[in-house]
Amino acid sequence: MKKENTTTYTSDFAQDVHEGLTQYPKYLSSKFIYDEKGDKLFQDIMNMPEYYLTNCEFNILKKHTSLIADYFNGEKGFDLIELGAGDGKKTKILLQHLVDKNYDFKYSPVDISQHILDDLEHSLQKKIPEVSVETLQGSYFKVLENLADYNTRKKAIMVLGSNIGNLMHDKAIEFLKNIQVAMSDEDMLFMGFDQKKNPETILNAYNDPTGITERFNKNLLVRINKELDANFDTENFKHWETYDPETGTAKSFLVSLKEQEVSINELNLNINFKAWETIHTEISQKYDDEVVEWLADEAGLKVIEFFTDDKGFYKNYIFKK
Ligand code: AVJ
Repeated sequence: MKKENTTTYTSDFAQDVHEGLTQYPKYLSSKFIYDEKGDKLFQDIMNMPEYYLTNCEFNILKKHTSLIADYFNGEKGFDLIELGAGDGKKTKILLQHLVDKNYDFKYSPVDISQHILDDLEHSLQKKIPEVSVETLQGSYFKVLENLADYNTRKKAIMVLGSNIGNLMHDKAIEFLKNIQVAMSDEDMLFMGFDQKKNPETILNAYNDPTGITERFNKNLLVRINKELDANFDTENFKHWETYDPETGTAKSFLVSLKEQEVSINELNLNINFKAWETIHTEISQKYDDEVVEWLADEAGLKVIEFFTDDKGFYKNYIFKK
């Protein structure tokens, strides 16, 4: 049952918080975790031993750099466009190789956060000053729209970190389709997909004993408190992770430990929680080749190659139109 939301708010955040917390069951979008504090917590997650994704992808990029670089290159060189720039630690491996081998390329990291882009540009200037960098600030969708007329030479579009896993399949197809439309026939897409594996390994990656992932998840509530003048007590919620090995879907929840009322003053809204009521906050989808091929097909793309880490936990696929 969808209740219509009649109030209109100035920000997407306010709008989505209102919508998600007045539905049943309640939900909040994981994209709002990433303010400055959320970015920092995600950095900490990438350094946790349980969060295998980062090391696996690092391993792949290191092992297969020169093959991957060959796929990127075109007749007149290429533009490397990375959606979701992050801290660029993994990308630096590739960039260093491209510089060492004298490829003719430009690197364009795309991110919604100007702060992240500035940091990245700064650290690249220091570590690999030979790279020509052009940052693009904006949502993926907006930037992709403009990329279509950016067609002077081959585009290699790159999405690392299994970021696509935050999207359920219908949204993932939409995302891939937007990329496909921005691609010309010679362009390629290079994208990371975390694979189905021992369910225990997956649960541990999203349920660390030091509570970093819990703080990351609860940053949604902290952000609502800060930006929408609310009074969530994060102690009254429990971080809960599930993984369904059949569908490959990992889900994060915040579970209310007791009956409680929370006021969100900016929204003029009081939210009631029953004891054990849930807020669904994130999905982290896990894949296999069949599902990746199906998503690609639905989006008008073809898998032409993939690379995997030594444990077979993670794969990076190359797609063309
Ligand atoms: C950045 C979306 C790939 O889902 O694995 C890490 C975010 N959430 N721990 C993921 C995340 C909890 C991450 N992605």
